[in-house]
Amino acid sequence: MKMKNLLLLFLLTALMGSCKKDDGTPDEVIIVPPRSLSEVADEDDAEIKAYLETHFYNYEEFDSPPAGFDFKIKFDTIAGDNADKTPIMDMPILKSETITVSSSDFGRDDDEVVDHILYYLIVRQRDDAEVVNGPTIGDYAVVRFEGSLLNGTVFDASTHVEARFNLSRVVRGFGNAIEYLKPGIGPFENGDGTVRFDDYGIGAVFMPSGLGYFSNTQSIIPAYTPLVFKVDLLSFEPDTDFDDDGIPSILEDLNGDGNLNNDNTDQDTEVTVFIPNYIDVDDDADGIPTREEIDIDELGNVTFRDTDGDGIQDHLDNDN
Ligand SMILES: [Ca+2]
Ligand SMILES: [Ca+2]
Ligand SMILES: [Ca+2]
Ligand SMILES: [Ca+2]
Repeated sequence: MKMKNLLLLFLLTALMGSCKKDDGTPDEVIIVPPRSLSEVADEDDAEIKAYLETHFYNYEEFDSPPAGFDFKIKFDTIAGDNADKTPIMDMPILKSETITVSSSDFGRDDDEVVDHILYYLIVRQRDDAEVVNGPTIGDYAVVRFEGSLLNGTVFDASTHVEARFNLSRVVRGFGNAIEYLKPGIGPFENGDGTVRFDDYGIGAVFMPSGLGYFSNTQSIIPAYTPLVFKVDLLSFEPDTDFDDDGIPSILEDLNGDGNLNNDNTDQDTEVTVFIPNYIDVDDDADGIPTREEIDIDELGNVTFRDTDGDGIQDHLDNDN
């Protein structure tokens, strides 16, 4: 839950960034000089690559699990007794995705659009993974996680209780990486009131700060810092509808860029807040709830209307 709070704080900071003045700023807030998204992306990628080339994970334990193995990913430096280990960078299961980020996402007005590389490792996945879909960034997911800096400092973790996250309200690299994981099988009763999931997806993600908090200092996370998350995906809720307006949230990504936080049809009516469509119950601010401007059949399938035939769907059209 803490991570969610951090993200909400980040959004607020981003919104206020353009009017940036610091009357009453508490002493502990560190003001870091602004840096460009492109410069930081290159620097972060170099840091992540250096980490991946000098570290390994406990792949031998995952390949042949010893008795009592807890199926937790552990990273260590390639040195000493571990000098012969295979670096993460050379593991065939290391994958990457290029994600485009706009500086306006961080409240900046320099119009930069920069490719960022997200690196991820899937170390365990269900055997029948091909027939099981993973979540989208429009879903709720139940996860266990641990977030750290590249130096190993842990800044947040789920401990005994799993976290249920709206995958668009957490740092972007986290939501995007979880899309590659498959959920577990379950829940199964343990007989003591608790439940468990078997064969859940286990992975780790390495993200540049542009897919994290970028210039925003968060608790012990300095500005412009790459992040590492280890994640277990226990389950997720397919076709989650965060705002309960009848439209699965993933379908409220109007520009189809895999980011739900930059689609806001009635932005010009939202003076002090920014409520993207996936969390807005009246997307066009015409006073008629979105749910009443669409048709939903018994199976939950949504059909959109265009009453005035202007090519704009009613729930996005404030003069239909
Ligand atoms: Ca979008
Ligand atoms: Ca809105
Ligand atoms: Ca909506
Ligand atoms: Ca309308």
